[in-house]
Amino acid sequence: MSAYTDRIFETVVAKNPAEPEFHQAVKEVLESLAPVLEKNPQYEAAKILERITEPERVIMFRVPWFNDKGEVEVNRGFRIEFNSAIGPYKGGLRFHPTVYLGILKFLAFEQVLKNSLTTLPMGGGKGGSDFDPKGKSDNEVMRFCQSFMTELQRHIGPDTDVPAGDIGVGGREIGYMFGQYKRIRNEFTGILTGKGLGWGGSLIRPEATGYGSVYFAEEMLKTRGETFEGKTCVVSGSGNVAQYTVQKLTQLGGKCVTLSDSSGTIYDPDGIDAEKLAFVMDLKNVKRGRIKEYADKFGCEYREGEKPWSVACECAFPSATQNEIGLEDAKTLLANGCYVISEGANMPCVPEAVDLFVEKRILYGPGKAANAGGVATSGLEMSQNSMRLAWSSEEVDAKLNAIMVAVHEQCVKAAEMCGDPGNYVVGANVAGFVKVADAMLDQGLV
Ligand code: NDP
Ligand code: 2IT
Repeated sequence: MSAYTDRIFETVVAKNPAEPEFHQAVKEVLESLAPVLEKNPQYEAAKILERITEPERVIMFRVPWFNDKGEVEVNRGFRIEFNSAIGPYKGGLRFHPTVYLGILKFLAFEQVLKNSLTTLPMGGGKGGSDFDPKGKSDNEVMRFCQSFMTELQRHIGPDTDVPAGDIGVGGREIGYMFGQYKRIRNEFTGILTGKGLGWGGSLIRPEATGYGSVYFAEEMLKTRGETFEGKTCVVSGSGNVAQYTVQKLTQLGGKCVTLSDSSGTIYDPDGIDAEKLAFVMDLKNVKRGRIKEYADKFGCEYREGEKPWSVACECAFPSATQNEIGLEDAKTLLANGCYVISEGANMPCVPEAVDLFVEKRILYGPGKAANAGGVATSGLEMSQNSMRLAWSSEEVDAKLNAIMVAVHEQCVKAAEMCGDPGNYVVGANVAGFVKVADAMLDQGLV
């Protein structure tokens, strides 16, 4: 940290009290920027850090809806429009009881730099609600989504702000929200990504975050002349990102031995093959059950209340939520021989764990680089919507792969430029920041 970044961090903490996740995300970026700020005094002169840590707009609203008993329920809705220097605001919606302003500000701030790394013209935003979809009927989810979109619709648009999914928001929720937008506005337009294939969605968007995280790890492995062949991989979560991470790793010769949810972890030493993964997809995406049922079905171990990090592996793919790898988990992973970590989730490692991985010089891909394939493919969905045509899955997958190669390349080059080769944290933060900061300078005081 420098005098400038210290001052900025103190201000961010003072101006955004009780938002520890936002402070954490900002601090990690500030810690990377010292060499760039020193070489480019124009950033400090134009108060770029003061501006880039302040969202352009924060929208907060009431979401009332009827549950199946006919009672009124009230949730809180949000959209953080953080930075539009390089394109319309873009980023997911999270529906989870832990959602509050601080979570969405951390996610939106990460999204600004992540979207910059994708090479596509997208600004950063994030939104969501403290609504908990667990245990709700389809009709309840629909009524909630309709009420949420009744307010959100006035703030978004295909050239303004284009939300997508995140935790608790998948194809079902995107469908209900898209339907309500169309009904209110009488416009069939690309205001959301992650849409169904029959109504404007892109092939490979469901797969993209998980595939992208594996492609990023593949690039990191290539720097050491290695592949996934024969490597044991642990994956956390069992939602969208985790499922397609397992699928791609298995295709590339890796063996995935864990999945988890907020109740516990399954450990399957034989590996989660295509047939077992199909069971997980039906369990999680259709039946909306618990991962324990995998252990019941296939007769493997279930570790109630545990995370997967004590299972020995070469590669780990945290794909559930923020701060799911603590310092002790990090030490255990390293002690058991893990040397590749690709973050499918956003900010899944506590700062002390990140510091340890960087210090030990393992192949550690931070989320804003490693999971950028999801939003990148959302960008490709927007392009297809604008052109009113659809690319084949091979075309989209090839573009996704090329983007992940480019994200990796930018990280490697920026880390070298900062005199810290192999440090993907510095690389991602610096490469993501410079593009946005220069665009802000070009556009004057906005
Ligand atoms: P899903 O809702 O599909 O799945 C989330 C998974 O993580 C579930 O297994 C869930 O378990 C688990 N989980 C969620 N919150 C917690 C928690 N507090 N503690 C323990 N487990 C938890 O979400 P996604 O797969 O889409 O998202 C996973 C991660 O990837 C998130 O960090 C998200 O921000 C990130 N991400 C997602 C992208 C996307 O395109 N979807 C793109 C880039 C990043 P349970 O069902 O028990 O809650
Ligand atoms: O965190 C993320 O990058 C996402 N949830 C995906 C955002 C998007 O607009 O596709």
